[in-house]
Amino acid sequence: MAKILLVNPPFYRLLGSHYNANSLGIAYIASYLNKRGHDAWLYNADHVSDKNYCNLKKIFNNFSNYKSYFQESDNALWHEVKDKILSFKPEWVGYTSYTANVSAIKIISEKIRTANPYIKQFVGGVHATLDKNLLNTLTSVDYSIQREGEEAVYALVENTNPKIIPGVISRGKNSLINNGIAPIIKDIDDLPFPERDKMWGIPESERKNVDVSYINTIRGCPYKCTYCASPFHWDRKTTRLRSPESVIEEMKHLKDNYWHTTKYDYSASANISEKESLKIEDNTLVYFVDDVFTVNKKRVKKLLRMMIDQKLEMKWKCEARADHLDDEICELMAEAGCERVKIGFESGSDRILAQVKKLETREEMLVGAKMLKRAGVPFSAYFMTGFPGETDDDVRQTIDFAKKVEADYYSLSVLAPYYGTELYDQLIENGHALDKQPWEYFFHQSPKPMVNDKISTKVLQEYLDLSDLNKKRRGYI
Ligand code: B12
Repeated sequence: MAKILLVNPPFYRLLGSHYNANSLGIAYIASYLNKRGHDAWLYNADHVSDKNYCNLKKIFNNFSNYKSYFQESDNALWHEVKDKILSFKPEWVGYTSYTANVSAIKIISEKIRTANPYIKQFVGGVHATLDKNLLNTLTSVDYSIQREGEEAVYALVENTNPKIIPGVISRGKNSLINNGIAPIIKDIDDLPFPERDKMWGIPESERKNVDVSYINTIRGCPYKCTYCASPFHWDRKTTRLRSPESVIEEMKHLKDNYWHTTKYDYSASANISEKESLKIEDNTLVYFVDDVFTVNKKRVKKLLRMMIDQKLEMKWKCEARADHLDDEICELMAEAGCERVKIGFESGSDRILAQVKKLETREEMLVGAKMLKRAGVPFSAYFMTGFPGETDDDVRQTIDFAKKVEADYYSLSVLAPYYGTELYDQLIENGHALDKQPWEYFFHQSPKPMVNDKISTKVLQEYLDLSDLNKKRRGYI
């Protein structure tokens, strides 16, 4: 039996907020290993003992503090994370990677290597999948695992030769050895539910503050929006859906073991301008983290009917596309306890929507928004700006459109072209020096547009100020 610690590196903490939910990627790896006799735990280094979260505007403003952590690898915070990892006495440490947290993984893994060179370290998740040369950056990490990590990590901790495990990248004499992407897990209903109990570094008294009510029902996304990492992180052609029966079983498992009945009024990345901080009671709301929960209309209708017929009475939120909705889905959503649909509108300019291959027009999106309104389902509108070539006129169209959709909540981002996306590759081809930017800048609350100098500061501010509309509405995304 191997002792494995799976780490979600600090991120929101560095921005003056924090993240107290269960990270599903590593939670799936842990339960897969535990079911097979290993001892795998989760350590969320972004968790702090606080129920107050920072609002989105403040997160934007904290960018300069955030940057300074990466200049001070001896900051107490990095030592705290290292010490918590060492206190577990792990044989293996695995990190979940986003582009923005690669620099944090570098600092932490180097400290672990110095403290105990016998601990083996690996990295997986989105950035590890997108960047085949990541081990050249993370020189203290031994293995990088691409795409779905369950089977590869299991083989690794069973001491199979890493040089032959599908999905694993390791070091050869002179170069990296890349065994390619592992075969997909065909039937994702077969996977054990994600780990929700073995949490390292969190006192027992605070365990109920960890939001374990995230559920993943789909692996992949069939769309190919140029700014999104999903088409490359997951293979678009192998999108897999769990059966409604399996999803209902997980919801019941949550209700029986972790559900609270207390009311809550904010979210981990909320954005209310009139409050300094926002509060939530966790585990009162299921978050379906799928890219497009509604991707298959027949399946989603069956799932919603099952929630209603079986009287689950659990509130939930999901991510969807406006063009996937119909009146029946929206009515079923309302009846099945939907508290929030998160819709990625992205832009109000048809020119920009076509450029980023959104495959939707503003008119189509408006139709979807109206259906939600008619059925009384609250929705959050996600917008982006700062696309290459986007002008003040485009942004003004976005602002007008945003007001027209009358969302219950607005989330406003400035584009970060992630490594490995179509957009990143296009920009590099056109001579942008994006590869010279530190990885930690790649997240969408970095306030300055990274690849657009056409949008005026005034119009950008008008766009960001759309969040003021949120104060009239319910306080969470
Ligand atoms: C839910 C979600 C969130 C949640 C929760 C995040 C969390 N820590 O759990 C919130 C809202 C907080 C969030 C925040 C952010 N997110 Co987010 N998020 C998602 C989303 C929608 C689902 C993630 C998920 O749970 N998937 C289900 C699980 C099962 O899949 P998985 O995590 O990919 O894990 C599998 C594999 O990747 C791999 N794996 C994952 N980790 C590890 C670790 C090891 C050791 C191994 C071996 C394998 C492995 O194995 C897992 C099982 O097969 C994804 C999009 C997507 N569909 O993946 C975006 C996504 C991951 N997020 C993204 C981004 C950019 C962010 C932010 C930077 C946004 C921002 N604020 O600017 C922050 C960063 C947060 C952080 N801690 O660093 C991007 C990442 C792109 C990139 N190149 O970095 C994604 C891909 C969205 C996109 N379409 O582009 N996010």
